[in-house]
Amino acid sequence: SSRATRQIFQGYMRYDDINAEMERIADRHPNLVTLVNAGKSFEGRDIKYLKISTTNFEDHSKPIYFMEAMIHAREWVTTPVAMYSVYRLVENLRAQDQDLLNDIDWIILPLVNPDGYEYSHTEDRLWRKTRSTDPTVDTPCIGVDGNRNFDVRHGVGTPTNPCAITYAGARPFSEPETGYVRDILAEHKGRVQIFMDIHSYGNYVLFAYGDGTLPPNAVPIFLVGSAMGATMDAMKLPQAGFYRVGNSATVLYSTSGSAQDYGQVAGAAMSYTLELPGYGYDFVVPPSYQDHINEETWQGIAVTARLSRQL
Ligand code: ING
Ligand code: ZN
Repeated sequence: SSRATRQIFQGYMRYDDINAEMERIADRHPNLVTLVNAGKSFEGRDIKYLKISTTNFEDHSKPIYFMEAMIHAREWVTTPVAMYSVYRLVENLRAQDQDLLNDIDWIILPLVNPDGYEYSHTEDRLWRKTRSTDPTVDTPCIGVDGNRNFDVRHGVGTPTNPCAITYAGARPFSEPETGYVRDILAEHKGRVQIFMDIHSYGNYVLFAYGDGTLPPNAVPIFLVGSAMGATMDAMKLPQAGFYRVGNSATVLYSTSGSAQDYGQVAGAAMSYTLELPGYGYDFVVPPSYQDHINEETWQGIAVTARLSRQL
């Protein structure tokens, strides 16, 4: 796996490379990994995810850890973190991590917004949104902020101008890409222990709701998030910030329509937004940092997986 390892850890893989890597992993581990095609992006790219289970995913015997990355195109460090998690579970599982595989089923969707991601490689490195056009909306501008497009207080406080970078779309789930995240949550309702929506940058572990109200289990959510933050802080590079953990409206800013909020209302026991470090480079983190981000974040994820089931 050394060649594949280099592909994951050096440089940023493109859409085709990521899909090929998911196919390779599924092919090599047919008893452990199932590759699922969720459907097509606005521009027609297949959006794929991996289901990882030592038993049968459909026997409903285990809690699910659902992580997804790259709702926002320019946040390039996020997809490698998701791919590294697959790698640590499937191809490089350590003896002390066997419980993570035995006790939990995993759903990992590394690239929610492939159209935006490719556009950020070819045209505009700082593109954030999808690449959709909506015939019902009269605008020359393209794309919707996927992390404002979910069906929780959709459109509340977001700009009505479709050209705005946080434009929420004409209606909830106007974007097929966010619809696939909704569909996965619905399919496994009652089984999702943790929903982790991975972004960059800023070093935050955030939780619902975007209007500052709290879910009933906010205390355990905060405890698990704090353990995650502390774990990642303990491994941080000197130039990285410390993680801040809290309700997203309290520690960052108010939002509506986020994946995090939808994960919580859609039945995930604990739903988070993870904002990875920017190291002063913001969205444009040099690839030389990726190995470190991957390992540090994986350790944080492992803590949340273990601790959340004890609360
Ligand atoms: N930041 C997130 C955003 O969508 C966020 C932060 C997420 C706030 C969810 C509240 C809820 O604005 C980035 N960088 O995407
Ligand atoms: Zn983001």
